[in-house]
Amino acid sequence: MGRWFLFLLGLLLTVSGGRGSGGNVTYDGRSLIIDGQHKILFSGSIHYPRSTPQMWSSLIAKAKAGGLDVIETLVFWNLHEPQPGQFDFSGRRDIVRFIKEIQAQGLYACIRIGPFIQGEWSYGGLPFWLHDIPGIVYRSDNEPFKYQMQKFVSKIVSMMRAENLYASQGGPIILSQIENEYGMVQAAFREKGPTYLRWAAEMAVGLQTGVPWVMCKQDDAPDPVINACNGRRCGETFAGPNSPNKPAIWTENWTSFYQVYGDDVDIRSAEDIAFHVALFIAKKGSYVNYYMYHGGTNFGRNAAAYMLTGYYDQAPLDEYGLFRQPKWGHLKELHAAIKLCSKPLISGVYTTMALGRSQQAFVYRGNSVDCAAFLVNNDTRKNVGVTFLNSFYELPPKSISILPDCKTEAFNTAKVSTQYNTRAVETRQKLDSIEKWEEFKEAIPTFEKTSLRANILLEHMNTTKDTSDYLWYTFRFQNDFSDAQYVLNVTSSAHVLHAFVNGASVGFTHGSYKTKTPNLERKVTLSNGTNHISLLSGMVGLPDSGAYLERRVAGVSRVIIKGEHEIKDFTSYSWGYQVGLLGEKLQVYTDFGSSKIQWNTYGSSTHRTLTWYKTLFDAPVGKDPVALNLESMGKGEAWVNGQSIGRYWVSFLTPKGSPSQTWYNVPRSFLKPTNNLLVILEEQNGYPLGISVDTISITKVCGHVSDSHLPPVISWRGQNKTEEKNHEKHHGRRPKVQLRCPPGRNISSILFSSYGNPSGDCGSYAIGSCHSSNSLAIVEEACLGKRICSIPVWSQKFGDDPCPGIQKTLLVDAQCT
Ligand SMILES: *[C@@H]1O[C@H](CO)[C@@H](O)[C@H](O)[C@H]1NC(C)=O
Ligand SMILES: *[C@@H]1O[C@H](CO)[C@@H](O)[C@H](O)[C@H]1NC(C)=O
Ligand SMILES: *[C@@H]1O[C@H](CO)[C@@H](O)[C@H](O)[C@H]1NC(C)=O
Ligand SMILES: *[C@@H]1O[C@H](CO)[C@@H](O)[C@H](O)[C@H]1NC(C)=O
Ligand SMILES: *[C@@H]1O[C@H](CO)[C@@H](O)[C@H](O)[C@H]1NC(C)=O
Ligand SMILES: *[C@@H]1O[C@H](CO)[C@@H](O)[C@H](O)[C@H]1NC(C)=O
Ligand SMILES: *[C@@H]1O[C@H](CO)[C@@H](O)[C@H](O)[C@H]1NC(C)=O
Ligand SMILES: CC(=O)N[C@H]1CO[C@H](CO)[C@@H](O)[C@@H]1O
Repeated sequence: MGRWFLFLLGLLLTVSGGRGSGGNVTYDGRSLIIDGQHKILFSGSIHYPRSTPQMWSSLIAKAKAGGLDVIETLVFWNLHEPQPGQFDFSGRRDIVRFIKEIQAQGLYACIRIGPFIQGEWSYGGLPFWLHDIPGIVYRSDNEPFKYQMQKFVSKIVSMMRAENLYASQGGPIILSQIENEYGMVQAAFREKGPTYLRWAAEMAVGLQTGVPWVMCKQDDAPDPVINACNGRRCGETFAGPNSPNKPAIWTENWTSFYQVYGDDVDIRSAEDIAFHVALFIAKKGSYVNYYMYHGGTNFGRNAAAYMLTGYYDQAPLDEYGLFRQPKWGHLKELHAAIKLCSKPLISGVYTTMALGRSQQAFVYRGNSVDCAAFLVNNDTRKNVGVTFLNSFYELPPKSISILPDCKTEAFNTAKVSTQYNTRAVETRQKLDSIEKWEEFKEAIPTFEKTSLRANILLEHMNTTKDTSDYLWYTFRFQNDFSDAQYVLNVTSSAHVLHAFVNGASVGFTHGSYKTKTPNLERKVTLSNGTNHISLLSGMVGLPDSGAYLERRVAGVSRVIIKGEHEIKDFTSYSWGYQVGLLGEKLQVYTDFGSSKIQWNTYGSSTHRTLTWYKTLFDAPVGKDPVALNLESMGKGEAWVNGQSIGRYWVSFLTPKGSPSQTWYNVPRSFLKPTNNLLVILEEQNGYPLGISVDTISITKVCGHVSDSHLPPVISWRGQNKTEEKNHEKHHGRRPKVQLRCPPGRNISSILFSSYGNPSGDCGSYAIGSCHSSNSLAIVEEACLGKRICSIPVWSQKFGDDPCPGIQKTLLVDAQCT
């Protein structure tokens, strides 16, 4: 008991101890040094424009409660400077307010300025207007680019300085980043790569922020810039800092992976993340950033090529900011366990020793009292028993036990004692009433209606300047073919292509993140006389990665019409262009724009391709996050009260046959209580009457713990410290299942409870050969009607041992209402 208390105290001392004012942040081979103190830091990425200012405080609070010390964000140049010299730092773009919110909650901040950031953000964060600067080559030793880059980076740095936000001024920013993963592309720039890189480092350091700069995936980052690792397994893959005076920093620890349309979701387990973070720290890592801690939403047209609108929904805080369990809780316990090791980690002598063929100990020994050890079992299949300093430890497969005193296992990365959550969707309003919908057909432009003309096929991005996803290519011709059958054959390197002949849709084709857009080849019927061909080229976000982004091309590149005996090539022909859609130009998704046009009753047109739909809906009562279920739709974009909630693409199915994303986040702050204007641009033949307004919440919690599974030494599960202490007093450090419903909900029923050897896990379970008949009654008594409950995994609690000699577990699944 006394020992736990000391640990507790140690933890409190480590995490509190507020920030002084005005010391420069420095570093040495061990870690960053803030206010003269070495720090082992946990950081998490939360990107300010991927949520709303109304969500920031709660997201940051949840990150803090999860044991983070630092919030990291990229800086989004194209959001802040949409036109040269015209800056925007309002609303979701208010980076100063975001950093101040971090500061208000007593956390540190890291800003990754880039300004090339990649980040699955359209054009990697670069404003498209850079493209029109003569002679520019991005991210190279190129004067026009360096001039613009320096101007923007200096602007951000001086904004931060003006608000006293650097730690050297008493503010929260302890670290910043210049460039991003340049090591991946540097070779493409030949001799201009290294010179650019040195320039970038010098330029950044010259801004004299008083806090260090990092470059990630840049093994040769010039002094004093710190090279950092990005990836999933930096404990195994990182070659280490390029100087003994630099600390080991992991800037992007992927908590899952970004998702593109057509992909199934990538799930990375809590155990796997915990293993690699513990390993990185065990091997002298000092700073770990979770990419992402909260992913959020790519509102508007901000997502990069083919990226989903929802971003890293699998992160510890999901797209809506709800806890993703057990990830959030397991990592929180990991952080607490590592914090208990702070003293020896920072000042102890580091040694490693083999404990078996694939087992190893990483030990930090300070004076006689301070000693911390990480026992690693790298065997992916077997439980392995090891002896360390005369004690015996059983290590589950691929796991690390953390011993903050070189004796007591405070945490094991493979033993999840935190609860599991199930997210549920509730339909609150079906928008299925035909009278409530109106439609507006997008006009299919003909050559005569266009004003922009060229005798060649223009490149898509350079023509739209990214003011829209869409570009119309039109031409007209006299039909003098003698053939009856014609094939229209269009080659395009844009992401999607719709073809219309004489105003009627004849086909749609699209590519994917990994594959080019296939040619559109369609049999078509032509009229005698003049024929109008209109091709709609669409981008689903601009590319965000690779060298020479300014040279990328997209759009229609070849058009032929083939009859049985003749091929006519229209590639070099008289083309007419229209940038964007009419509905976009009229802003029909705003109250004002919408009132300016004549909407028709729903279904008044026979075909549905390229249609704007409009309706009103009320906000669901309560505080649960809101999402639109767009399952019945095809592809397009949706706006609520004039704000774009992003592109959707439910018709692009994954290999398993389902949409990559069905629900689309509508932040509460976009909504009024009643009469919210919903406008949808549907490119295909979606069915808006199938849309519903849903809420998302955690409605089920589940725990699964074995009786050999001691809970982590520190588990901050109570509502307050008094509660924790009382709990500890009553239960000691005994394995236990702990359940907690979200605020405002209580446990209303126990769906399953078995003390014995239930099979399965929280996802799917069944009673095994050993089962205490009291299982349900005991758990109901302990939990029903409560928001939080805790049940020891202990025979005495269940009255009797249902099967002596057998290892038992307790699995409880409960409903929160
Ligand atoms: C802090 O950093 C600034 C800017 O890099 C530098 O000018 C100053 O000398 C540093 N102060 C100390 C005390 O090292
Ligand atoms: C564990 O084993 C894998 C596969 O053999 C190896 O790649 C990895 O580096 C090992 N990790 C540790 C921490 O020993
Ligand atoms: C892009 O468009 C501009 C006109 O807006 C033109 O001057 C320039 O030559 C074009 N660049 C390329 C690479 O096509
Ligand atoms: C369409 O054109 C491409 C060349 O641009 C050619 O390879 C392909 O065979 C053509 N398809 C048809 C059906 O003619
Ligand atoms: C088109 O013209 C040809 C001859 O000029 C004629 O045979 C054919 O019937 C016409 N087709 C239509 C649909 O008018
Ligand atoms: C802490 O929680 C306990 C039990 O839930 C409650 O009785 C007590 O009033 C709380 N104390 C504070 C300071 O909130
Ligand atoms: C949850 O239970 C508490 C008492 O334990 C009660 O005050 C509260 O009203 C309940 N909440 C709900 C939503 O049932
Ligand atoms: C090499 C690589 O995959 N890098 C990725 C690291 O993660 C960031 C954010 O997810 C991406 O932008 C990079 O593509």
